[in-house]
Amino acid sequence: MKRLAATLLTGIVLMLAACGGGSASAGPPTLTMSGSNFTGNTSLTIKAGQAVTFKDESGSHIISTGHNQLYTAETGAPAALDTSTGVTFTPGMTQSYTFNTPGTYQITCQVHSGMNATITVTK
Ligand SMILES: [Cu+2]
Repeated sequence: MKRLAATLLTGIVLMLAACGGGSASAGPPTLTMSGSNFTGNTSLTIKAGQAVTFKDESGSHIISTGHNQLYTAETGAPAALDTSTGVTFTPGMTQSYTFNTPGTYQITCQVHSGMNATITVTK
């Protein structure tokens, strides 16, 4: 009986360990787009040279640097995002952008009101 309890306990500990990391450590940093907003963590911190994955789960979005649907130039941001035309995302699309320059970058969707995110790049 003691042995069974120990086996069960070991199993539970292993399960907890497997789940322990949560979404924070599961794969690369990701900005997830839903119908009309970002879902999950909208304030990511990465290291210079790391990539952020932009994942469109539903809805069409035009993503660029800026805030509240308005493009603003952000020196040091990935060139593809630092453009007034932005990047058009369609459902199912996934794209990664590497941030090489430390700084804080505002990301916005030009289509959806209040669809904003922040990416902080540390050294
Ligand atoms: Cu959008």
